[in-house]
Amino acid sequence: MKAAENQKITKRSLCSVSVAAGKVAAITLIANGLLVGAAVAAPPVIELEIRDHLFYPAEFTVPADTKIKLLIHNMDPTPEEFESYELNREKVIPGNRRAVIFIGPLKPGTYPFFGEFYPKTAQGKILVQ
Ligand SMILES: [Cu+2]
Repeated sequence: MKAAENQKITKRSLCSVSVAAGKVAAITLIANGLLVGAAVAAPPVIELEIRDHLFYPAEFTVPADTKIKLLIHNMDPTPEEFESYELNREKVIPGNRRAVIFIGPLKPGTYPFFGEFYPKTAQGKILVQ
């Protein structure tokens, strides 16, 4: 969402460049600043795998107050649902597919997650520090 907003703003800024030629330098600087800002704001990516109905890694640490992108590869041929009450997330990942789930910014603590289709084995937790 944030990146899209930034892009819109950037486009608008670039549009006004052609209109107000006298302000080209200043507006270009602003546009560059927004682009840099968008790049810096790109959330860190954590990659997970589901294999034999287990999460790898089953436990990992992420920084507090930071938006995180989880990229979850389901290596099993069967679907799994990533679910976490504490994170307020649930998403079905078909067999041999991957899914993206954004989490955070989170307060420090422990956030369990599990695979709803194989909850006895597929369990993990995210430590937020
Ligand atoms: Cu569910």
